[in-house]
Amino acid sequence: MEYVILAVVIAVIAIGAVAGLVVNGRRQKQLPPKSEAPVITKPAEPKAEPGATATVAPTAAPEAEPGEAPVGEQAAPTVAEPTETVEEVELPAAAEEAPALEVPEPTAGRLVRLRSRLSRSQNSLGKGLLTLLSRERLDEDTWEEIEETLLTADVGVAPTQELVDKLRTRVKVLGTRTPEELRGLLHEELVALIGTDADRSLKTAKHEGGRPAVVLVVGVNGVGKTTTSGKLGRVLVADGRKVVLGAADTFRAAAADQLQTWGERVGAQTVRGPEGGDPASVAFDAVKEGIAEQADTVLIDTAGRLHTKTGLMDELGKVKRVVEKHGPVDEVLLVLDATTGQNGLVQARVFAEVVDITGIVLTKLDGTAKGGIVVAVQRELGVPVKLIGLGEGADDLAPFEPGAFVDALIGD
Ligand SMILES: Nc1nc2c(ncn2[C@@H]2O[C@H](COP(=O)(O)OP(=O)(O)OP(=O)(O)O)[C@@H](O)[C@H]2O)c(=O)[nH]1
Ligand SMILES: [Mg+2]
Repeated sequence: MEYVILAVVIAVIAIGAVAGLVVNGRRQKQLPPKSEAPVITKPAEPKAEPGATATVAPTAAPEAEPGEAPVGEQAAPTVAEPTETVEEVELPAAAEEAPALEVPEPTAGRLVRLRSRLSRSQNSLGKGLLTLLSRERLDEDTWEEIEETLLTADVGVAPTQELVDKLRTRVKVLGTRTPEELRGLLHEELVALIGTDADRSLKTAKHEGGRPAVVLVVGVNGVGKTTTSGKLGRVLVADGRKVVLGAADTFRAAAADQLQTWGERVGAQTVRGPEGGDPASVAFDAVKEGIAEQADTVLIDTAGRLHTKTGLMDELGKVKRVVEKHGPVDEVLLVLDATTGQNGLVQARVFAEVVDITGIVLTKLDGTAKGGIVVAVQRELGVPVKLIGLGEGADDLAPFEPGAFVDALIGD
């Protein structure tokens, strides 16, 4: 009898175990189909695209079919599987390729494209003047307001006086004024004030005999020298030039890294020296490399200088003299932060004493700067503004064109 009871108990346990296995087996069979479908082929697709990166593929794939994605615990396998799949699909081959070089925007018409940036902060000058000139009665108070507007916009005393005198005469001759006539008149006079005679082109073409053109970029701390060197390098590469960058800011290792990064993006080589090394010797080596590499242009970025420190300014003079052992420097670009207004003029004066400046780059005109500084700084140095910076983006540097600039100031 005991044997019978024992046999029954064993039979019951055995049946229970088998039933349990079957149920489990069914559950496990149900799981895979839910997690199989979404991602195995999806990550493989980017393989065909050379630009695809490993970080894009795995995140994109699970999101591709959100409706079918399981939730809760069951979601885990779906995430794990695509990761493996990504490794299987030979992404390393794509990773071996050199990073694609960027293709900078063409330079023609850049100022027109970027003009909305400019007009944002400059309304007080152009539009303000237009509003004042459109008043019914142009009495003494109004002329004073016009004068005030120009002075506040950093135009400077002498140019302001000149412009107001001209406007007074022309408005008198005009008699009745239509808005269109006033706009045209103001446009003409502002363009004349900025000047159309100056040569605003940059000498960046190779010399006869093959020596590269040499451009020295100078200015006080933080005005945008390195950024401008990088942006200008891109412009030249876009125009088909071979460019060598010289990192003559040896005070900070990060400065050379910053320049090198700009160069690498468009395939321009950077010559750099040890941190704390002699900036003049780096500049010299950069030009030497430019000659050896048959480059078209060598762009030399220098360290920011406190224009009050005689030692540093002397050193800048030395950089230029040493570079000129290879031949004359073609351009010395003084970079000025347009938002510093009159302070920029003080800097300009000091730099002009140390090196012969051939062109001005006004940066940060997209900010709170007032457009009048263009007029003032040209007057101060007798040197044209050649380039303007209109943002931190890689292609936010434009050749300066007086007509397009004034258009932006007073609107169409
Ligand atoms: N908004 C705006 N920012 C600019 C422009 N040009 C440069 N900057 C910014 O100004 C800051 C300083 O630029 P840098 O190029 O490092 O200036 P730098 O003259 O080389 O500075 P130092 O090497 O320290 O003397 C950076 O944050 C730039 O992105 C511009 O046209 N517009
Ligand atoms: Mg710098």
